[in-house]
Amino acid sequence: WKHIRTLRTLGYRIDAVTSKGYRLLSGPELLIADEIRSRLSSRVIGREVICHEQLASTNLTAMELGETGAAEGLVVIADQQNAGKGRLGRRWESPAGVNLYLSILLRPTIPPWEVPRLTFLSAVAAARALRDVTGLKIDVKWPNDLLVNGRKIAGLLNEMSAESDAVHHVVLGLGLNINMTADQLPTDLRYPATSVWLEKGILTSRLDVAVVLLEHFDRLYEELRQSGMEPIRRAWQELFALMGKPVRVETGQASLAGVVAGIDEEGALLLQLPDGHIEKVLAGDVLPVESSR
Ligand code: BT5
Repeated sequence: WKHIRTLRTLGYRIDAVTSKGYRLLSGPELLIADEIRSRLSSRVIGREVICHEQLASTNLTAMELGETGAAEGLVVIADQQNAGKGRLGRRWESPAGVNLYLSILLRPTIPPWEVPRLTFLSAVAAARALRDVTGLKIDVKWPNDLLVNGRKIAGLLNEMSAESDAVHHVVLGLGLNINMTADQLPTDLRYPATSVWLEKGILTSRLDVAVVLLEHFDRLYEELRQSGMEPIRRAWQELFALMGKPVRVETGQASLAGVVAGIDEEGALLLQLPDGHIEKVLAGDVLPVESSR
């Protein structure tokens, strides 16, 4: 069973049947840069794709490559991360062979304070890719999560290198839970989590999801350059299941109760308070509450 356990940590799916033995269901799907490149028809995103068996963090590697002059559109993928990053120093659980850990390098001509809005672009691209490949209905949760049936299936992390008024480069990190099993989920979850496997019971090709995601991302990035943020903000808001719903927002300093009125052009959450006033929330965690009506 020790060997079986090792194989499982490498992404092999092995069934155990009591008093009969083990059955190999599938081996891990290899993430091969040339295969992804050959399937892409995108213009900018994925011009260069790098796949590693293991990295500390794809965001870290993409940031370093950005520092040394890598071109916009570079994509860094890892089969496994041993220091996958969430926000605020949190950890992103990144076992081998099952999920997608992907970072995209951008060099947008926007001021640094507009960079957080690019999360909406990642969210819409990832939601559309998961929908197209798996048929799952994806919701977004402000500011950086993708949910299925109220459980987190993907997390997004923006990082940038900038001066006070100029962006050098931005890295958009996306972690999508694809074939992760229940026993691979972290135990210290802040929010319930899931994967495509746990929702559908079907193994899904990470390569398919990666290719479709990069294609969507490329189209949205082009749209951003042509028409600005508004179409992406609207697309994101259409996926926001908590629109019009009562919520509680924890901002660190305060806990606010109100009804979600949307997000504004800056990406702030608009919350209608009981007195009718619209409060603009720049950062925080949104938690649903049961309607008393
Ligand atoms: C996030 O942070 O959701 C951003 C995650 C970004 C991960 C990608 S993977 C590729 C790229 N390279 C990196 O190093 N990072 C990016 P946050 O909202 O802070 O959520 C983190 C919290 O989610 C943790 O504290 C756990 O409670 C939970 N968590 C950890 N791993 C998870 C997983 N695989 N699935 C669902 N929840 C998880």
